[in-house]
Amino acid sequence: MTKSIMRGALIVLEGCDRSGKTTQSTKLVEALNKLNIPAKKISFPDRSTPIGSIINDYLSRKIELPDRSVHLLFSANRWELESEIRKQIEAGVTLIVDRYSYSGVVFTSAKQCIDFKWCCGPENGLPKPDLVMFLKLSSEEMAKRSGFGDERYENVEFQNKVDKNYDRFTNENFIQINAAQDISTLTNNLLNKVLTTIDFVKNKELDELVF
Ligand code: FDM
Repeated sequence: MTKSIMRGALIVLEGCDRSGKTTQSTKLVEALNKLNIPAKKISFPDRSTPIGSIINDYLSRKIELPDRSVHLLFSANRWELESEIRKQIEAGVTLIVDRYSYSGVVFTSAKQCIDFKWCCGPENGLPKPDLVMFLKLSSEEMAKRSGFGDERYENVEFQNKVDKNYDRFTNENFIQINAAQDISTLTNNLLNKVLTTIDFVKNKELDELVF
């Protein structure tokens, strides 16, 4: 029997700080809603949840935590929202997600002595994105934009390590996009890919993430 509601797509934007993810995810939701396509934005970390509030204290340097334990908190923050994500997608809503498991893995493994594979473990089984768009900036572009704030990780050296780690994702759902385009050209490029994906997955099951 065919379902009456087509499912929404799970779309993730990834990239280093200041690559434009947050601006683009907001613009994508607006553009989709204008086309009468139900869409919502979510962001990780979600600082509004109980675990998110500990993460916020960690990022703003109010508290210190061991690297592995904070990694598990970032992952737990995604698991907190797992059933809500599935519910929305099944109800036909496309979710545009500002950072997901890929951020979890590339940030923690940019720290000393933490194995990439170990970082992937807790992410397995989360809803698998239908498309991940990695907004890539060259190191020159990153340097031009680098008005970093005071949060943890906001420095050029660490961001360069993070950027290199993103290159380890090579599956077909993970595509690299040049982030150094003007804002509206970039939105249009991303929107085309999102629309194609929404159409492609509408009758397919939402998979589980396996790294
Ligand atoms: N970050 C984000 C992680 O270290 N692990 C994660 O799983 C996620 C989702 O948190 F520096 C880092 C990336 C960034 C910081 O992200 C806060 P925003 O996008 O600046 O709020």
